Amino acid sequence: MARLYLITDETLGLEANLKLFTTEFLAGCGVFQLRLDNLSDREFHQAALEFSRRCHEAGVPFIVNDRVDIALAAGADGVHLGADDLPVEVVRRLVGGELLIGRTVRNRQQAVDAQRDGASYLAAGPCFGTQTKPALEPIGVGAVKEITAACELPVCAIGGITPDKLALVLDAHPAYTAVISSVTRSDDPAKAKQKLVTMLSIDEHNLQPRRLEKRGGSGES
Ligand code: 3NM
Repeated sequence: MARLYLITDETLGLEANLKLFTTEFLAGCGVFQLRLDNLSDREFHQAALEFSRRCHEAGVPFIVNDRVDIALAAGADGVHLGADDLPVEVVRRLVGGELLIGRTVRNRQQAVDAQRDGASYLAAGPCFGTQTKPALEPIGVGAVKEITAACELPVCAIGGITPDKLALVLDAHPAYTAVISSVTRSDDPAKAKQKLVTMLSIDEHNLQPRRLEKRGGSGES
């Protein structure tokens, strides 16, 4: 069982992200993260307040990337620390138990360390090559599996995830699957999001495709 973790697309800019990620769009997602560069602190804070409001209306946990101060000021549920952001233990000391702390990890050791240092969840990736961070070498689904097996924390698989690759990713048993481009750069983002939500929900209920030979006619009832 995994839920969808949606992240803003920095290549679109603030206005397009505000237009796309409405309260209605966010409803039904597992988590939403605000991740935008090239904004002034004032703009970032305003955007965080607005997305915080929408997420709370939609009943979706709201996470701010990197900026602990803005996460706190906007009433976010958590902050996400990239692999090169502040150490988890430093942020945990700053925020106490008030915020969820997510940490990007690339291997089992980093995952174990982040768990020990007070992370609330882990993002493991990139699973596959991704246009969003093209310089990153994929760690592969095998590494995500090692991370989920080694840690009790919820793990979010990230990086290059598309509907076609979802089944491979789910084999690693993540709690969440994060996507940017397969939703934001789709011709129909609402449809793309819904497809992922539906696929994850089918997985949750463990629905297996019906086997044709079992559909009557052979004496089975
Ligand atoms: N962090 P897409 S991969 C923001 O592994 C981010 O550190 C990653 O975007 C990491 O769904 C990634 O477009 C981008 O591949 C995910």
